Amino acid sequence: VTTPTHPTYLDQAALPYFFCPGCGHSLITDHLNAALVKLQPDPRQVVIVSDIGCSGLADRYFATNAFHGLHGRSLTYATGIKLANPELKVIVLIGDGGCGIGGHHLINAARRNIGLTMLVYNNLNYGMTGGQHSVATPAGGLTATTPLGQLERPMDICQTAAVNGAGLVIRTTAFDTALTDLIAEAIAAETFALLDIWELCTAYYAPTNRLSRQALAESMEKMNFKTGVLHREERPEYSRLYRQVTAPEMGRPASQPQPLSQRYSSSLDKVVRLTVAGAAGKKINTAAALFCRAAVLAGLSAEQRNDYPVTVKSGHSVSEIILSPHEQAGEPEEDIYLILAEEGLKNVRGRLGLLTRGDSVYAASGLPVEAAPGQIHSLEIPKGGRAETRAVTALAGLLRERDLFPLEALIEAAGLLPAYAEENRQAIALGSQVKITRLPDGTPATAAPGR
Ligand SMILES: Cc1ncc(C[n+]2csc(CCOP(=O)(O)OP(=O)(O)O)c2C)c(N)n1
Ligand code: SF4
Ligand SMILES: [Mg+2]
Repeated sequence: VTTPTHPTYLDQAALPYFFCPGCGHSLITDHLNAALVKLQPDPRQVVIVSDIGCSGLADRYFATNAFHGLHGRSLTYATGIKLANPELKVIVLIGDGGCGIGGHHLINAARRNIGLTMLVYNNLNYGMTGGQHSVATPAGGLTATTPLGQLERPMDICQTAAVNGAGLVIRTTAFDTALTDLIAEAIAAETFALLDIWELCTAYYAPTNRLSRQALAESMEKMNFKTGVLHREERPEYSRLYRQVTAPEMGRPASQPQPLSQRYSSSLDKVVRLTVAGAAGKKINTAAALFCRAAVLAGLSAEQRNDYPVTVKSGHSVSEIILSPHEQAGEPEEDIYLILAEEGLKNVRGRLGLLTRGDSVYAASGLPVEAAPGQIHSLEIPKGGRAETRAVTALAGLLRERDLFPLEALIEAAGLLPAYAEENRQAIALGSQVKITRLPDGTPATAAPGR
């Protein structure tokens, strides 16, 4: 018989256990140590992630790495640790209370099949805080918070993990003589392996409910909670799958923004705010971004602010562009509204009343724009273009009307996005057919039905 390199994984200086006499936590902790001794992993490659509760005291006894966090969250820390280094043996120690408080983490760990070993120190109650009921308390169970007996049915921790795709699911008790082997199998499995280990809290649940080792087994049987290996499933382990899928992307530099340098010049000598108001899903923001790039090519500074509802393809889409000959934009000296759809009009209508005589509104013909203090223009956008590039056509038409910067800058900006260059160039060309008519003061812009 050869002596193992690591005859124990327990830290002798931390012993003896601090658990109450007879507490099942001691048994499970002993079996975990025995399982590690059986497998002989390098202790530096083992991480014990403990939860909160008396079960959470267990990590301090191991001469391995450990992580102790918030109640119910141990699976999340363990997932991060395993993802960071799939070679580690990550073992989660959690109480039945933690399984309730962090129940969805259990579901997610099982769905991912992340290679963790999860040992549930299941004493059917909150031990540390004075014997309150947990999600695992059996129906009828007497606890500090269910003095008349638990009315709810207990959560089936094993079936929850199994139905969500855990690789290995085992239910047993802390008295099972095969527990060392079962834990070793789970650690070696490199799959999401859960062991729901029922045991006695000798301070609270066991005495209150006259629960003995024998009664524990009977209570499982009565509830039809089967024991043994309940579920096995062959699935790729998540941390390794993740590495495999993302490996080609690793180390690839993130795309850098391409600085634009001035190629044209603009005679704009004041700060202008251009508000493009249209319907969501009609590429208003995209057209505004193209316009801003063109302005920068023409030596202006351009800022863009987009507004649209959370339902990104219905309702309004409004882009506010601030063009300035200076690097710092400052307060706008003139407002221009380009209104392309009813949804946009509805959104900006309240602001039109604030305009002054020097400001302008360009509204697609047919839109019911009331007379505003600024000048109102009707905009006839030629049919034939694509609905998605209509805003680009309208902006090209506006550039012909208003000398903000040269149209050539817009054509060049279209080339910066090669995938859309051709359709944007066509949309800009169509801008020459946009008809803009200034309406007499006080006339609403409802000339002809548009759109
Ligand atoms: C989010 C949160 N809720 C409640 C608590 C208080 N608390 C500390 S230990 C504990 C009970 C622990 O029960 P369990 O997880 O079953 O572990 P046991 O003590 O039974 O081993 C509770 C409720 C907490 N620390 N954090
Ligand atoms: S209170 Fe219960 S769970 Fe906590 S150490 Fe004592 S017996 Fe164990
Ligand atoms: Mg408990």
